[in-house]
Amino acid sequence: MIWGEKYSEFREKVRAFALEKVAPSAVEIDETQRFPKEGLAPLAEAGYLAMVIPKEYGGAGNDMLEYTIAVEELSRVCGSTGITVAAHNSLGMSPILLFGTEEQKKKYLPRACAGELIAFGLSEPEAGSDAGGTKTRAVRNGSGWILNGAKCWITSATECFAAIVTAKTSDEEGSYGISSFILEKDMEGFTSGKKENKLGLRGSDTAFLHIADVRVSDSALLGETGNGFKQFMKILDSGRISIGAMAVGMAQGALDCALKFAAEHEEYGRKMASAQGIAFQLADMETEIEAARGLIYRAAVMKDRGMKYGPESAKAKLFASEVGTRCAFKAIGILGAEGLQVGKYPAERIWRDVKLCEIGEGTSEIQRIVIARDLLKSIGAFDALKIE
Ligand code: COS
Repeated sequence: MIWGEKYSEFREKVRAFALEKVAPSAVEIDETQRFPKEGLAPLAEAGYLAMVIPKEYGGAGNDMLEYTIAVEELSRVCGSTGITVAAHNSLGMSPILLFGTEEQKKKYLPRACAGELIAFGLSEPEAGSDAGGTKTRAVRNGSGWILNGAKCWITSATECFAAIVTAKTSDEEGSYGISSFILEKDMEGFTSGKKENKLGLRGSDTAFLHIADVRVSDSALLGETGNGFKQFMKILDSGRISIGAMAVGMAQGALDCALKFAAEHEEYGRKMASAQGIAFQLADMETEIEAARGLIYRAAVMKDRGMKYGPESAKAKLFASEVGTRCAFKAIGILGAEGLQVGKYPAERIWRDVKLCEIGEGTSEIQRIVIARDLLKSIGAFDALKIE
């Protein structure tokens, strides 16, 4: 691997784990929409629920490229597991590591690294792409706060022990005046809704978080008041790399499936893969996956090197997620009628699962806005032509 021996060995280790511990239940959790709680202990033991956290807080201390490879390989066999791991690492634990006090880090991170999930509550029914449109409010109450609102589409909402949520703490316009808080599941008034009935990633736990008169002290505040929006934007810059990694993994899973099928099945008295119409599709899938992988790894390495990487993660997620849906779609086509049978081959599940990657943590349109704004900034034309 051009990225170095260390990463090849790491990939092999994750691949072996994914095949042994994750793949066997992938079909069943999709069919039954069951969150595989029993899978958390092996994931934690292998360090995959602690990847982005330094060892001093109980983490595995992996770099971003290792984390990216792990999300990719887990998603290659099971997208639901991929998103559970990605949401916990990138969205749940990272905000505490980046913006938390020493006390908050010591309180939450070792528990989270040991396998108890942390969720991330940004989206609301009227604030998805418009992340600054948060309606959830936190009102000063003596030396503490009272929070009211609701968050939707939250990964691990019912299983988490804590969640980072955004709330308006002042009436300032738009994204200013948003702050973030760490809420614990056993706080009075903080509950999760019914698990959503989803098209894909059905083994992941997605639900509402309801916040009704939740009282917290200042110790629940993450960073300074008014900084919530910028914190979340930074978190999403990095989270988008992991969504792209999920897409690359699932695209690879679709190719694995189509390649094997085409090499084994016969039509017109010869193996399907020997027909150019099929072989060329496999070649295109492989090429697109390598290109997407390259973009995702590049963004990960830029983050590891401390470079500015926000627009690079947007480009990588945009491209990888669209490659993911294209590859899954092509794989179903290669399998023909077999590809339409639910649960028989992975292609149809991947097709349903991978669509999330074009939507979650910023739709493809949002990524295009981030990229185009960066382009305009590069020629000094951003203020005049702010794209909305
Ligand atoms: N890192 C740090 N700061 C950032 C940032 C980033 N990536 N992006 C924006 N900011 C800052 C800006 O610099 C600006 O601060 P100043 O006014 O002090 O300069 C502030 O945040 C507001 O930025 P902006 O005006 O660009 O915000 P917009 O409301 O126009 O929103 C987009 C920008 C559309 C890019 C943003 O709302 C977005 O990413 N939306 C999608 C949210 C999303 O992914 N939701 C799904 C969540 S699933 S977990």
